[in-house]
Amino acid sequence: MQLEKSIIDDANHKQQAAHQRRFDFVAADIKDLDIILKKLGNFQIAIPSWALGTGGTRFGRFSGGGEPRSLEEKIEDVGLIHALNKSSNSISLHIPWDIPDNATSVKALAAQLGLHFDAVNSNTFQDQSSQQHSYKYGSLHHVDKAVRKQAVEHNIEVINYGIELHSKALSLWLSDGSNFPGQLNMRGAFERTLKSLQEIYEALPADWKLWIEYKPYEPNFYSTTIGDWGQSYLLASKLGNQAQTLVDLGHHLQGANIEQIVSLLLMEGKLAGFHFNDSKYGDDDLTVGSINPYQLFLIFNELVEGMDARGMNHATGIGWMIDASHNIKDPVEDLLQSVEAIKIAYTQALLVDQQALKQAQQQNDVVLAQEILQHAYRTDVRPLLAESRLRAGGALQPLDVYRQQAVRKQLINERGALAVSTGL
Ligand code: AFD
Ligand code: MN
Ligand code: MN
Repeated sequence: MQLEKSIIDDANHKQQAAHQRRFDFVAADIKDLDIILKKLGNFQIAIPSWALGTGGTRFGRFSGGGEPRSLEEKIEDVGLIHALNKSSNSISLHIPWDIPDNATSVKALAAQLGLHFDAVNSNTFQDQSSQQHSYKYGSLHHVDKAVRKQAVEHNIEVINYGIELHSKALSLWLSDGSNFPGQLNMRGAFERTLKSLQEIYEALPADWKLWIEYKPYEPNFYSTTIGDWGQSYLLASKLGNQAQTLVDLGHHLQGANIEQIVSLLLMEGKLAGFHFNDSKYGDDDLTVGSINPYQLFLIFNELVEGMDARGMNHATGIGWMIDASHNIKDPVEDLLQSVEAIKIAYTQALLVDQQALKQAQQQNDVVLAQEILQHAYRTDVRPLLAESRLRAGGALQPLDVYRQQAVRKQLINERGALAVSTGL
C-alpha cells in the first residue's frame, strides 16, 4: 500500500498551529537556522530489509501480522516510512533473502517511491539448502579451502546483484569464530580471513566500498575472528582504500567508549558508517535511543566535529543505517522511532558550540565543557525536525498519521495475519 500525499497534508494542516508555536520557541535561539534545516532535510538513514518483519529470540517469535512477503513488499514498507518522515530514502538488501527476480522492475518500484539501494549484505552465517558446504565452523576463515571458496563466491555474487541495483557497497558481517579454547588457531583464522577478503576486494568495482563489521561474541562464545574495531581496522588497512570499518552500536562489550572509537576511525578515513540500534546488555538490537540517548548524542558530537574537520558532507560522507529488530513492536513504528532518535541526536550535535567547546578544552575548563555539551543535548529539537519534514513534504507527526490511518490493519488485510518476512 501507499499513503496518499493528501492524507499527510490534511494531518499537517490540523497540527500546523501547535507546531508553529513550538517551532518559533526553539528557533528563536538558534543561529544558522536555515543551514541546520537544510542539513536535516539532506540527512537520510537507510532501512535494512530484514528489520521490516517481527524479530524473535531463540525462545520464540510473536508476529504482529501483515509482514512483507516479498522484496517488493519490503520496498513498499520503506516507501511508507519515507513518505511519512522523508528521512529514509534507501533500503539495504540481504542476500539470499532478497534476491531480485527482476532487477529492472524492482528498481522502477523503488524509484517511484523515491528510494534507492544502500549497501548489499552477504550471508555466510547460515546454511542455505542449495549450498554444498556447511558454515558450521565458519566461512571466510574456514580451515577447508573449498568452504572458503564457496563463501568468497557468495560475496562476489552479492556484489553482482548490487551492481544491477546501483548499490555502492558490500557490507560484510562474519559470524566466524570459535566456541571453545583450543578449537582454532587465532592467527591462522585471521590470515585465512584476510586472504578470502582479498579475493572479494579484487571483485569490487572501483567506485564501491567494502564495509567490515565486527562483533565480540555471538553466535560464537569464545572468540570471534573479527571481534573488535582493531581487528576490523587491521583487515581494512591491509586490504586498501576501498575497505573500511563498520560500527554497529550493539557490537561492543559493556562500557566501551564508542564515541572514541568513532572519532579515531574517522580521523584515519576508515569509518565506513553505522548500524544504529540500542542495547542494555549485548547485541540487543533495541530501538535507537531507547536506552542510552546521551551516548548516541556523544557519538554524533564526535561525528559532526570530525567530519567538519575533514570537510566531509554529513549526509553522504559515510553510511547511515539502522540494524535493529523488533520483538514486540510494530516494525514500521519502531523504525519511525529509530530514525527520529538518530536525527534528534544529529540535530543536537549540530547545536554544540564547537568554538566555545574548543576554547574550554584549551583552558581545561571541565565544567564549562560539560555545560556546553549538555546545553545542546537538553534542547528539545523535535520541532526543528518536524519543520524539516514539513518542508520536505512529510508528516509533522509521522507516528500519529501511521496510527490514525490504521496502516498495520490495512497491511494485515492485504497480506494476512500470518505473513512472514524473510530475515532473522
Ligand atoms: C547481525 C549483524 C549484521 C548482520 C545482521 C544479519 O549486525 O549486520 O548483517 O545481523 O541480519 O547481528
Ligand atoms: Mn549490524
Ligand atoms: Mn548485530
